[in-house]
Amino acid sequence: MEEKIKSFLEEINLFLFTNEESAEAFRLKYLSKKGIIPALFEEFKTLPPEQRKTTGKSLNELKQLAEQKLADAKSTINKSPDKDTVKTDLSLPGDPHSLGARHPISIVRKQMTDIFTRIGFVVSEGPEIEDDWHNFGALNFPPNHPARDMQDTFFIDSGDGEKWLLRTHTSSVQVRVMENQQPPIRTISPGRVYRNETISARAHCQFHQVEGLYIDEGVSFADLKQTLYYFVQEMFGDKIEIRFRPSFFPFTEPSAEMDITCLICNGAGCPVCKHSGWVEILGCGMVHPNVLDNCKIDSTKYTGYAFGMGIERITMLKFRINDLRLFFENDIRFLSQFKSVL
Ligand code: 2U9
Repeated sequence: MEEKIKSFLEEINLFLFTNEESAEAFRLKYLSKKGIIPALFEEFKTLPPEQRKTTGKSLNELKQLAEQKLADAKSTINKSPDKDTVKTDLSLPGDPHSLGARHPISIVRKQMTDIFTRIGFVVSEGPEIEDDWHNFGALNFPPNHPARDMQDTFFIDSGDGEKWLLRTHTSSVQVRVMENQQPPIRTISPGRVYRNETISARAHCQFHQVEGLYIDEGVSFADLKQTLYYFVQEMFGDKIEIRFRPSFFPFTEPSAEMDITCLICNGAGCPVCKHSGWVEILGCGMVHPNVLDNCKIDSTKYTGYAFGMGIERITMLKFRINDLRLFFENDIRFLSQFKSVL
């Protein structure tokens, strides 16, 4: 009888429960009144007393195993869908994996940095939280300059007595480059900047810039003009013309603003260019000698040019976007339009 019990033990252990019917078949075969286990108990009664102790123990273990297996199978069958009724329909279309898109600002930022790195500029990055020296002082801003006003700059109350602010331009990164490196310096600094502006279709309290800086012996305004001409031709096509208008910045002397042919009307005149045929895209100039001296670069030996432009402005012209706020709202209907670009 011990042999029989052992073989049923193995059989029960290998029993495969697939659904409710198989569980019921198991119950009928082993545990029901007319099943194998009750029949073994009947047989047990006929055994001589000296065999009963060990065989009784094995028999009880067999019964417990069968009951446990059945209980476990019932609980898993109730939880999982019936394998026989839930069938996979292989003709159904697959779940689509929708691809994301780069943000238009990231697309244009990459295009801009690629254009400048092709002619030897190196990308430099730096902190968005700055001190007064790197954002203003080193760049020749006088102590009472309006940009240093609470109205224009976000100051941070750090509680440590230090005066911190959110950088208002990425020129601060280039000050750090100049402090750490002697000419020749040829660098561009893309990045996010902050200004305390009222949000509208044309202005935002955060935007992105690419600023450029080239310092070496004998660098001239002619070098600046040619570099910027190369940039706009690469960016907007070789029919684009440029023009310079005199301007003023504390950190450059002389300073200028640069316009390009209006991309909407090709220079004929339209509401976007206020019927002038030109649109402004950047500011530039020769680095002020005070800025070089502030960064321990000999202004009697070296000269340099610098320029700065807003990535949003370039992106709006390139993709004909008329509201700056769209860049910061993350509306999927706007962002998904740039899927095919890069
Ligand atoms: C150093 C010295 C000088 C960078 C320059 C401009 C002119 C300029 C504005 C254009 C639109 C900023 O995004 S904007 O609002 N920028 O007009 N930026 S020259 O001059 C530098 C930079 C670094 C060390």
